[in-house]
Amino acid sequence: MKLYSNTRSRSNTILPLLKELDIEQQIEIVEVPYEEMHQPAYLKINPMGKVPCLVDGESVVSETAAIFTYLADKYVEKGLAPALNDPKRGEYLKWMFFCHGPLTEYMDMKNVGIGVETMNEKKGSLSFGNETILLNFIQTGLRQAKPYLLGENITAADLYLAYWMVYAISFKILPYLDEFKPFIQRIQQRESVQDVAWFQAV
Ligand SMILES: N[C@@H](CCC(=O)N[C@@H](CS)C(=O)NCC(=O)O)C(=O)O
Repeated sequence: MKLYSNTRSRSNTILPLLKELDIEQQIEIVEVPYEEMHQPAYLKINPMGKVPCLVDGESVVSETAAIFTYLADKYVEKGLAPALNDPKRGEYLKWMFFCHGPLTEYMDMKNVGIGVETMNEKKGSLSFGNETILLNFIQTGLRQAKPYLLGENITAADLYLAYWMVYAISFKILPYLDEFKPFIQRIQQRESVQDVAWFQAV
């Protein structure tokens, strides 16, 4: 498999997953410079001109959550994804899609400088509502975490959520609420995130 990536991008969210799945040796990481992302050679692989993008034989998987889900399912025996018939599967997909949709859309808006007032005015048409609604959703989920989102065992959804949370907290996009701490601190202890700068910064 090849993972088209850039060291200064959200491709990095996938690196802890590769470690947790113990598949680093099976993935060739191909660095795509930003200047080359919209050139014909890379557009043939991902017409969006964005990273990350995973190529596994004939399967071309772009979109970070799709890559997380694809890899965790491909190596389902490693226990990072509930099986298709597992009752926890729905909850798992909910968190995956929440991270990929509302959470990252909120972070992108903050990054491009869209103000809280504009978000409040448009909350009915924004995927995350507003900051209060988004924070409340995360807080409610983490209050129920035992200690992970789906119970005793970590899944790919925990890794994805924790990565974005520590990134957002590091850049003061999200506050570091006390209720976030047990979850973040537990993930911080995982071997797979030891060399991820954000995890050490919060
Ligand atoms: N929805 C995509 C977004 C990917 C994305 O925006 N990647 C950025 C880097 S963080 C990128 O490749 N930007 C290059 C460009 O658009 O020119 C995902 O989650 O994978």
